[in-house]
Amino acid sequence: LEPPATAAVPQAGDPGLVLLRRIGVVDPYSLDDYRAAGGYTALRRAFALGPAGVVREVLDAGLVGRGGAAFPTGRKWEATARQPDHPHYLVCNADESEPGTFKDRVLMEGDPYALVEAMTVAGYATGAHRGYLYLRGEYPRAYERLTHAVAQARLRGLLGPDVLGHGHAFDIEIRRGAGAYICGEETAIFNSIEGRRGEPRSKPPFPVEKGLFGKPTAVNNVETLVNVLPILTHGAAAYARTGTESSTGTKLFCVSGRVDRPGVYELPFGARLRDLLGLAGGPPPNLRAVLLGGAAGGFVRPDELDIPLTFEGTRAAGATLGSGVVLVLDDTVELPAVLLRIAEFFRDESCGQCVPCRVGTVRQEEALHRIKDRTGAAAGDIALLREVGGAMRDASICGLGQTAWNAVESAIDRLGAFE
Ligand code: L3W
Ligand code: SF4
Repeated sequence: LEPPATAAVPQAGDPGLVLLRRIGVVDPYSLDDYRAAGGYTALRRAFALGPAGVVREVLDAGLVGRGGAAFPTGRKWEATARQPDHPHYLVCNADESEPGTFKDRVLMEGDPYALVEAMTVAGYATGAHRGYLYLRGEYPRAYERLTHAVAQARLRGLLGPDVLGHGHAFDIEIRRGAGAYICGEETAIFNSIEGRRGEPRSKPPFPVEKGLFGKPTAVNNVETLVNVLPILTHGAAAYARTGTESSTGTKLFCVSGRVDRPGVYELPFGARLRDLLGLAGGPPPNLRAVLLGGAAGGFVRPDELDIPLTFEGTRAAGATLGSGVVLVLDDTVELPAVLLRIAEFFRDESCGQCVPCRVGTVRQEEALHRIKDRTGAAAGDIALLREVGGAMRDASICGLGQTAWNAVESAIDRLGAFE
């Protein structure tokens, strides 16, 4: 087993924590512990509200997806629920593979019943009787704990043909990935579950219309789903009081790199990047940049640490919150080497299905190799990177190719990486 990712919360049991509040407090193997700590209150409230009422609460709460794209969850659920075609499916995207992302792992290892309950709520709201939990293959501890939690929930009537005696049938099947980053793309997950090559499909049609097995499917990230529990337990209005108008609630941030206390931190949206880094031991005095949003994200400079951590605030600063990556680099780090590593990653993980990405990621890596070996960009290298990057962004089928040049572009334009 791998060592556990640290849940570096200010203090286990801190009243400010919402998503992490049970981590390190409950025994992840104990359903009784989970229930004693408030578990299954949200599902009971969901049954009282009815499916449309649950969707309404999630819409009113302003919850948006935490996998990186920030699409409104309530709209996705509403669109799935109203499809006339049946059956409907729910897929939990737990293929957490974005470099520098380890928040879902902490949730799944430390509070597995929360995800089981949240998926049950989502299945009820979207009219799905079957949920697939697509789990990153390299998470053996999460697999063991979730498998145990699903089995216990079944034994206790919390999953199965008649959940909590409410006449709603719902069950969960866990599927494990096999190491391909691209299988975290929502339509590649469908192919993988169906036994096909893990390659993305063209969108539209969106999964809400034609998803798993060609049927209406809601796909949600782990953290997104777990947010539904406080929304139902405390109500949408109470939930939306935390955060900002456009980014409601709290967010999990994965802080890594040159900080004293790397780990997962939960903060309300709108907190300053400087405050987050302060919790992690502070930015180093020789800070060079912070990569926000992961390999598909962008760089923030040392003079920009006061940006608010919101979807809109980070976009305005030329970065993105993405899935919550906060990678801290000091000036001993060779930026060209970091960019080359990112480029290698995308070249390696491209599924090769479409030309702009298959060829573009290779050309990008080659150019960055030349720059690194020469310790400087030659005339034409930057222009080539821009041309290739633009083609990948405009013409790739899926998010991998569309964002494979983001970090490199950001480093050139915002950090003067090769000057
Ligand atoms: C119904 C419409 N549904 C969009 C749905 C769509 C999907 C969601 C977002 O992810 C992100 C990127 C990186 N009717 C709809 C609709 N939808 N229009 O909304 O869709 P989209 O296409 O904007 O994004 P996406 O391709 O699903 C791209 C991030 O993913 N990323 C890596 C993430 C890694 C992790 C991890 O390791 N945990 O999350 C790489 O690109 O930030 O923003 O559900 O169906 N009209
Ligand atoms: Fe595959 Fe890249 Fe095309 Fe996505 S953009 S479908 S990863 S080749």
